[in-house]
Amino acid sequence: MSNRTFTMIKPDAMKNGHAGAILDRIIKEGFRVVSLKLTKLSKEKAGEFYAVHKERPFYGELVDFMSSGVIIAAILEKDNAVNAFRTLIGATNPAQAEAGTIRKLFATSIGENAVHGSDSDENAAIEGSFFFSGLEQF
Ligand code: FUP
Repeated sequence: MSNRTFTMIKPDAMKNGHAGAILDRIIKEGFRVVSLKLTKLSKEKAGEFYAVHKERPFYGELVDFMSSGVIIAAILEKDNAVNAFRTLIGATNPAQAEAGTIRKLFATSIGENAVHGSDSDENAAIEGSFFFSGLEQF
Protein backbone atom coordinates (compact mmCIF):
# COMPACT_ATOMS: atom_id res chain seq x y z
CA MET A 1 0.00 0.00 0.00
CA SER A 2 1.47 3.31 -1.09
CA ASN A 3 0.79 6.61 0.63
CA ARG A 4 0.44 8.75 -2.49
CA THR A 5 -2.36 9.51 -4.90
CA PHE A 6 -2.87 11.86 -7.84
CA THR A 7 -5.70 14.32 -8.39
CA MET A 8 -6.91 16.91 -10.87
CA ILE A 9 -9.37 19.71 -10.19
CA LYS A 10 -11.25 19.52 -13.49
CA PRO A 11 -12.28 22.38 -15.84
CA ASP A 12 -15.86 22.55 -14.50
CA ALA A 13 -14.73 23.12 -10.91
CA MET A 14 -12.10 25.63 -12.07
CA LYS A 15 -14.67 27.61 -14.10
CA ASN A 16 -17.22 27.49 -11.28
CA GLY A 17 -14.76 28.96 -8.79
CA HIS A 18 -14.45 25.90 -6.55
CA ALA A 19 -10.68 25.33 -6.72
CA GLY A 20 -9.91 27.13 -3.46
CA ALA A 21 -12.64 25.35 -1.51
CA ILE A 22 -11.60 21.96 -2.90
CA LEU A 23 -7.90 22.46 -2.05
CA ASP A 24 -8.85 23.70 1.42
CA ARG A 25 -10.96 20.60 2.03
CA ILE A 26 -8.20 18.27 0.79
CA ILE A 27 -5.63 19.86 3.11
CA LYS A 28 -8.02 19.89 6.09
CA GLU A 29 -8.63 16.16 5.52
CA GLY A 30 -4.94 15.63 6.24
CA PHE A 31 -3.44 15.23 2.77
CA ARG A 32 0.04 16.71 2.31
CA VAL A 33 0.68 18.40 -1.03
CA VAL A 34 3.67 16.71 -2.66
CA SER A 35 3.35 18.50 -6.05
CA LEU A 36 0.93 21.12 -7.43
CA LYS A 37 0.46 22.98 -10.71
CA LEU A 38 -2.09 24.87 -12.74
CA THR A 39 -1.97 23.67 -16.34
CA LYS A 40 -4.09 22.88 -19.39
CA LEU A 41 -4.28 19.57 -21.25
CA SER A 42 -4.18 19.59 -25.04
CA LYS A 43 -6.67 17.22 -26.70
CA GLU A 44 -3.78 14.91 -27.47
CA LYS A 45 -2.55 14.86 -23.86
CA ALA A 46 -6.08 14.40 -22.47
CA GLY A 47 -6.56 11.48 -24.87
CA GLU A 48 -3.30 9.95 -23.69
CA PHE A 49 -4.19 10.39 -20.00
CA TYR A 50 -7.57 8.67 -20.49
CA ALA A 51 -6.36 6.09 -23.05
CA VAL A 52 -7.74 3.30 -20.83
CA HIS A 53 -11.25 4.58 -21.73
CA LYS A 54 -10.58 4.77 -25.50
CA GLU A 55 -13.25 2.25 -26.43
CA ARG A 56 -15.94 3.70 -24.12
CA PRO A 57 -18.80 5.73 -25.67
CA PHE A 58 -18.00 8.78 -23.54
CA TYR A 59 -14.31 8.97 -24.52
CA GLY A 60 -14.68 11.79 -27.09
CA GLU A 61 -16.70 13.97 -24.73
CA LEU A 62 -14.31 13.23 -21.88
CA VAL A 63 -11.30 14.31 -23.95
CA ASP A 64 -13.10 17.47 -25.17
CA PHE A 65 -14.14 18.37 -21.63
CA MET A 66 -10.77 17.71 -20.00
CA SER A 67 -9.03 19.90 -22.61
CA SER A 68 -11.67 22.68 -22.43
CA GLY A 69 -9.99 24.76 -19.74
CA VAL A 70 -7.27 24.95 -17.13
CA ILE A 71 -6.95 22.32 -14.42
CA ILE A 72 -4.98 21.96 -11.20
CA ALA A 73 -2.93 18.77 -11.01
CA ALA A 74 -1.51 17.53 -7.70
CA ILE A 75 0.18 14.61 -6.00
CA LEU A 76 -1.09 14.08 -2.45
CA GLU A 77 0.24 12.08 0.49
CA LYS A 78 -1.62 10.43 3.35
CA ASP A 79 -1.81 6.92 4.83
CA ASN A 80 -3.80 4.72 2.42
CA ALA A 81 -3.98 7.75 0.09
CA VAL A 82 -5.74 6.16 -2.91
CA ASN A 83 -8.65 4.79 -0.90
CA ALA A 84 -8.84 7.72 1.52
CA PHE A 85 -9.03 10.16 -1.40
CA ARG A 86 -11.67 8.16 -3.28
CA THR A 87 -13.78 8.17 -0.13
CA LEU A 88 -13.33 11.95 0.14
CA ILE A 89 -14.38 12.62 -3.48
CA GLY A 90 -17.32 10.18 -3.60
CA ALA A 91 -18.87 8.21 -6.47
CA THR A 92 -18.14 9.04 -10.13
CA ASN A 93 -21.76 10.12 -10.56
CA PRO A 94 -22.44 12.99 -8.13
CA ALA A 95 -26.08 11.90 -7.90
CA GLN A 96 -24.81 8.73 -6.21
CA ALA A 97 -22.07 10.38 -4.14
CA GLU A 98 -22.34 10.40 -0.34
CA ALA A 99 -23.38 13.66 1.33
CA GLY A 100 -20.39 15.85 2.16
CA THR A 101 -18.09 14.38 -0.49
CA ILE A 102 -16.32 16.73 -2.90
CA ARG A 103 -18.30 15.47 -5.90
CA LYS A 104 -21.60 15.78 -4.03
CA LEU A 105 -20.73 19.36 -3.11
CA PHE A 106 -19.11 20.59 -6.32
CA ALA A 107 -19.81 18.30 -9.32
CA THR A 108 -22.68 18.80 -11.72
CA SER A 109 -22.83 15.53 -13.70
CA ILE A 110 -21.08 12.19 -14.24
CA GLY A 111 -19.10 13.71 -17.11
CA GLU A 112 -18.23 16.97 -15.38
CA ASN A 113 -17.49 15.68 -11.92
CA ALA A 114 -15.14 18.29 -10.46
CA VAL A 115 -12.18 16.09 -9.49
CA HIS A 116 -10.13 13.09 -10.52
CA GLY A 117 -8.70 10.58 -8.08
CA SER A 118 -6.40 7.67 -8.97
CA ASP A 119 -7.96 4.22 -8.66
CA SER A 120 -4.84 2.24 -7.66
CA ASP A 121 -1.32 2.74 -6.33
CA GLU A 122 0.07 1.77 -9.72
CA ASN A 123 -2.05 4.33 -11.57
CA ALA A 124 -1.28 6.99 -8.95
CA ALA A 125 2.42 6.62 -9.76
CA ILE A 126 1.84 6.61 -13.54
CA GLU A 127 -0.51 9.63 -13.40
CA GLY A 128 1.74 11.59 -11.04
CA SER A 129 4.72 11.19 -13.37
CA PHE A 130 2.53 12.17 -16.35
CA PHE A 131 2.48 15.71 -14.89
CA PHE A 132 5.50 15.99 -12.56
CA SER A 133 9.19 15.20 -12.88
CA GLY A 134 11.09 13.74 -9.93
CA LEU A 135 12.45 17.24 -9.19
CA GLU A 136 8.89 18.53 -8.76
CA GLN A 137 7.87 15.94 -6.17
CA PHE A 138 8.47 17.08 -2.58
P1 FUP B 1 -13.51 7.76 -11.56
O1 FUP B 1 -12.45 6.73 -11.26
O2 FUP B 1 -14.53 7.91 -10.46
O3 FUP B 1 -12.94 9.09 -11.99
O4 FUP B 1 -14.33 7.21 -12.80
P2 FUP B 1 -13.90 6.45 -14.14
O5 FUP B 1 -12.43 6.14 -14.15
O6 FUP B 1 -14.87 5.32 -14.32
O7 FUP B 1 -14.22 7.53 -15.25
C1 FUP B 1 -13.29 8.53 -15.60
C2 FUP B 1 -14.03 9.70 -16.13
O8 FUP B 1 -14.79 9.34 -17.28
C3 FUP B 1 -15.05 10.28 -15.16
F1 FUP B 1 -14.50 11.08 -14.26
C4 FUP B 1 -16.02 10.97 -16.09
C5 FUP B 1 -15.99 10.11 -17.32
N1 FUP B 1 -17.16 9.20 -17.38
C6 FUP B 1 -18.24 9.60 -18.11
O9 FUP B 1 -18.25 10.68 -18.69
N2 FUP B 1 -19.31 8.75 -18.20
C7 FUP B 1 -19.36 7.54 -17.55
O10 FUP B 1 -20.35 6.81 -17.66
C8 FUP B 1 -18.22 7.15 -16.79
C9 FUP B 1 -17.15 8.00 -16.73
